[in-house]
Amino acid sequence: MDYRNILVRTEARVGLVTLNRPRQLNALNDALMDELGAALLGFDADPAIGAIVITGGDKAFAAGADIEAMADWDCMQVQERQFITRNWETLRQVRKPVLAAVAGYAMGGGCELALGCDIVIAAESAQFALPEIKLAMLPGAGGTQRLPRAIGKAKAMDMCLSARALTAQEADRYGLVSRVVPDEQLLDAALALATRIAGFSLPALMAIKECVNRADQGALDEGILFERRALYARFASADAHEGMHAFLGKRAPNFLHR
Ligand code: CO8
Repeated sequence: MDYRNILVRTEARVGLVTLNRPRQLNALNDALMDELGAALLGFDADPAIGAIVITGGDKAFAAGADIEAMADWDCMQVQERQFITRNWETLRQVRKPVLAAVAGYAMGGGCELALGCDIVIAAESAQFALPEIKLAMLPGAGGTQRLPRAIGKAKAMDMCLSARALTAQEADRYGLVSRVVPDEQLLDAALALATRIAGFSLPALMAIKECVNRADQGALDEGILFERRALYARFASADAHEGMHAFLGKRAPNFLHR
C-alpha cells in the first residue's frame, strides 16, 4: 500500500508507524485510519515482527478525529460510512503488543487511540484529553469505556464532562501511561522497550496480551478460567520448554516463536 498519511518502517523485530499529518496535528481522518489499519494488520501478519510502536510528531500524537471532515455529516452518513467500525476497530484485531509513544497533544480520538494500545509511553510534553464535550460530541472511539477502566470513574468523568487535560505526570500517576521520559528520548525509549518485548516468544506474548485484555472485559471467575486455559496451552509451545530449560541450564533461551 502507498501510504500518504503515515510513515512505516521496521527496526529489527519492531514495526514502527508514525502518524504524519503534521499540519492538521495528525487529525485522524478516514484515509489515515485506513492506512494505519493496513499497516497494523501487515505487521501483525509478518512473522518477522514481534511488537509494534505507534507514534506521532513533537507537537501532537494526534489531535483527535478530523473535525473538518465530519462537521457536516448527518447521522445516516456516519452509519453508511461505518465510521468507527470501519477502521477504528482494527487496532483491536492486532494480536501482537502495540505501544503508543506519545508527545504533545493526545486529544479526543488521539487519546482514544493511545488508550487502545497495550502500553503507553509519554514524553514530558504529552497532554491527554477527551474534549469532545466542547463540540457537543462524545468520545466515540472507545473512550467512555476504556478511560474509566484505565484511571477510574471519578477521574474519567472529570475528563469527559469538563474536558480537563492531564499532563504526562498526572497520566502517569493515574495509571493511563506506563512511564514518562524526556521528549528527546521518547522514540528511543519506545523502540528499546518494544525491542525487549519482541525478543520474547511471540506466541507467549500474544497469549499474555489476550489474557490481560480479558481482565477488562468480564467477570473475574471467567477471566481466571480463560487464563488457566491459556496457561495449559503454553505447554504445547516449543518456546515454553526452551525457556524453562534455558533457565535450568543457566543459558540464554533461543526462541523460535512457536
Ligand atoms: N481536526 C481537524 N483539524 C484539526 C484538529 C482536528 N481534531 N485539531 C487541530 N486541527 C487543525 C486546526 O484546524 C489547524 O488548522 P489550520 O492551521 O488550517 O487552521 C491546525 O490543525 C493547527 O491547530 P491549532 O491552530 O488549533 O493549534 P493550537 O496549537 O492553537 O491548538 C489544539 C492545538 C489545542 C490541539 C487545538 O487544535 C484543538 O483543540 N484541536 C481540537 C481537539 C479536539 O477537539 N479533538 C477532539 C475531536 S472529536 C473526536 O476526536 C471524536 C472521536 C470519535 C468521535 C466519534 C463521533 C461520531
